[in-house]
Amino acid sequence: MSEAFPNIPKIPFEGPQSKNPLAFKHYDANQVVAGKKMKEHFRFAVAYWHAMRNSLADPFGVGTAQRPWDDGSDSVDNAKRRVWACFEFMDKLGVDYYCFHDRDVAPEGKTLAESHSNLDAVADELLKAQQATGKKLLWGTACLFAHPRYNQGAATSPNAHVFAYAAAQVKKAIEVTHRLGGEGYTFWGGREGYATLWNTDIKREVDHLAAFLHMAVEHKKKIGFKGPFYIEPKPREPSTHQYDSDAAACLNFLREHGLMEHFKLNLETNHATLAGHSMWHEMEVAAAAGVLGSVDANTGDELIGWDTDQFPTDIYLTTKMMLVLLRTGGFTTGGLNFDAKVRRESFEPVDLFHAHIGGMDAFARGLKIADAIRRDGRWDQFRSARYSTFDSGIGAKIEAGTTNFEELEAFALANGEPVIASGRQEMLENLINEFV
Ligand code: XLS
Ligand code: NI
Ligand code: NI
Repeated sequence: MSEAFPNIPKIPFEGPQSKNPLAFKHYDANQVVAGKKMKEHFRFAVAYWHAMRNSLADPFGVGTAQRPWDDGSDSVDNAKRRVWACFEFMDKLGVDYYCFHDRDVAPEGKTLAESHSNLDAVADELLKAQQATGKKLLWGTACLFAHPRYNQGAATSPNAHVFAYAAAQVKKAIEVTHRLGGEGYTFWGGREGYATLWNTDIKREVDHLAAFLHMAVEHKKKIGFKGPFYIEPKPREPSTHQYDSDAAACLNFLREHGLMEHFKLNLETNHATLAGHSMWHEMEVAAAAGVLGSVDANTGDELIGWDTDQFPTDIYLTTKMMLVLLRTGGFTTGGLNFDAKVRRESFEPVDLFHAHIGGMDAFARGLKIADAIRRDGRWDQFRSARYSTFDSGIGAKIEAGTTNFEELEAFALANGEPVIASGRQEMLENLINEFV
């Protein structure tokens, strides 16, 4: 097969002085920062659905993307050609991982059996490409939102036949992920929510979703798939309300239904924005619960109000994200998956490179800055000192759970008015700016 990106060489690292748009200025895969190679910190992944399948259509216009290797047909042959285009792209970019939905890589057939066999055929090709290049699957997932049968949900559809169909699709997708050595498996419930409460029984739908996920866990054990399951929160779009609306809602759902030990969260920046949170907040919430699994790295336009899935280029954003990751020890099975699309106006193949290079460089800068902040130590020290009244005396007893209201009342009566310290927000913001 001829090259998909014939005029583009492997992207080199040229350092901050370089003016070459097709070079990394900060991302140097093997450079060690905070005890690990950059590539091991990030575990970057290409999102197959955006890089290979997004035609760049929007609600007001057709797709604009020029993808010369793709003949636009729904054939398995075309799907196989696309596999090699994707792996060439990853290779030239120096990204080790990819993520896919079943229907991104292989066409849906006329029957479920035909869809299964299409997926098997393309999975064979993916395996060949993985073996030829050493690239790996970060996670797989099933598309339970595009086909009209899922227009009222999949695991939360009011129709049991649809539920069964979705189960069959997920069963197959987990098996294929396992066969490809996938390191995790993601559930994003784009239509697992409602369009209107006039027709919706929340209790039944959420119980069905839990039953679905329990069966998925059971099946994963049956086939010996060891990777984690991830839930990806998002508040809405395409649904009016998605049940997995944010990290806290996911945690509540997982705990209520006895699923906590089987799931981690896959957090996406733009979804956090839609939920009215910052990505930083979502990551701290997940980290506090010990379930920060993986990240869909993108960013959203603050004004448009959709999941615009833009590439992350904001150094403050990546700095905050890397601060959380460094503190929590970083990814194990997860990574930074560029769930992001080039703009409709950026329709040439080379734009895929500019987009990913920018995202990778932004994270490399974020990592270097976060590491410098941590090595400096003032920020960490301030945060821990702020809680120092809990390190001894009555505070230590509160944390140890060895006191009660009587003792606390006696303490308060004996010790007068508390002396509290300033929160120093502005000082801390200035401190961070010393490093950015
Ligand atoms: C859509 C989601 C989707 C998931 C995978 O908004 O981000 O792309 O990551 O199904
Ligand atoms: Ni996503
Ligand atoms: Ni998204």
